[in-house]
Amino acid sequence: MKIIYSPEHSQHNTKTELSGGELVSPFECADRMEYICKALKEYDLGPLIEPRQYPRSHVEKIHSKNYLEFLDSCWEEWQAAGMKGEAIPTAWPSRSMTSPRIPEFIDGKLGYYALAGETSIAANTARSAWLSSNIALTAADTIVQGETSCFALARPPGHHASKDQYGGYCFINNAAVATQYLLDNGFAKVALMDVDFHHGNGTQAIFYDRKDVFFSSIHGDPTHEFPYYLGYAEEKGAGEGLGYNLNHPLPAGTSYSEWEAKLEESLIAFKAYGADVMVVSLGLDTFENDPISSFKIKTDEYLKMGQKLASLELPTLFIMEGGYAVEDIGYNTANVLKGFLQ
Ligand code: Q9C
Ligand code: ZN
Repeated sequence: MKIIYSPEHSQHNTKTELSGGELVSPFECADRMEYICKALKEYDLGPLIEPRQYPRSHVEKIHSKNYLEFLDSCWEEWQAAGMKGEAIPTAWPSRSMTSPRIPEFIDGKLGYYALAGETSIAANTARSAWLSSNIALTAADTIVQGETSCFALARPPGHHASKDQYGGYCFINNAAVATQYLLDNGFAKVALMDVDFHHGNGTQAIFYDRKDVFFSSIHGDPTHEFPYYLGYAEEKGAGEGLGYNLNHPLPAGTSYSEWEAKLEESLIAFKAYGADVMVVSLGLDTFENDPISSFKIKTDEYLKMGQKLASLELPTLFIMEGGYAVEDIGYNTANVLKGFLQ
């Protein structure tokens, strides 16, 4: 399986994450990729291939122009305003303040374009986000060229990013960008399976009223887990998209067998839908020792996850999302791909 990767992701190396009232070293860190590359190599899963650069128009089909402009200029504006630390929002257009106006000062813009406050922005954050989307596009192209599987080893991740908001460590929704590219290049119906521990709120919102993408997610119940405000079972799609959104919120302590029963339901729904390609938002934060999550999947069980995903027998594009047990993420990721190829 071709693996699309660039070491340049490490330019996004923020020093701060607002967590528990403290500024800690971010869970979504560059080291994650080192461990993944090492395990992929050890398992001989495929060649690492550099991404090509695609026109920005592919990303502009998913994200709004004003959001992307904000992303590109955020760090310069924050510094020009004399701020000392990394860019973190502190004010939001909350339920009681509903003016549609977008503020001009960077502090106001941050809250407008942020859906959460844990994700700091610094020099090269935007650059790495764009690079990450080019990794997803290059991988999607590989599927368009006829490969039956490909892995976009992208960082920063994307599934929390919506049309015009960042957060949850995500800036550009790589899975959504790749999905749109597949639809623009010969595929008709995309099954988008999000197996990250957290609900893929951004991806769901982007495709919620569309029937050319069937989004399904298995995740920690949002009554207790980030992103809290989306991801419930009653969210089934809207308009033309009604019936093409399937959420499986699960409680803390969920084991692999309980998890797999939900994946089975999603795969049955994808088959009935008539999907001709699958995109997997591959988060490994369902791991038993993940520091910020609460499922109980074991390293060996990721082999079964890969095998199960392969049973759909569709061309499959894997896109890296979360996973924060840094020393185990390599083998967990490699096992999914190994299981898939078996
Ligand atoms: N104090 C992804 O997995 N909450 N994003 C962090 C830690 C945000 C996860 C809590 C989690 C975002 C791509
Ligand atoms: Zn996650």
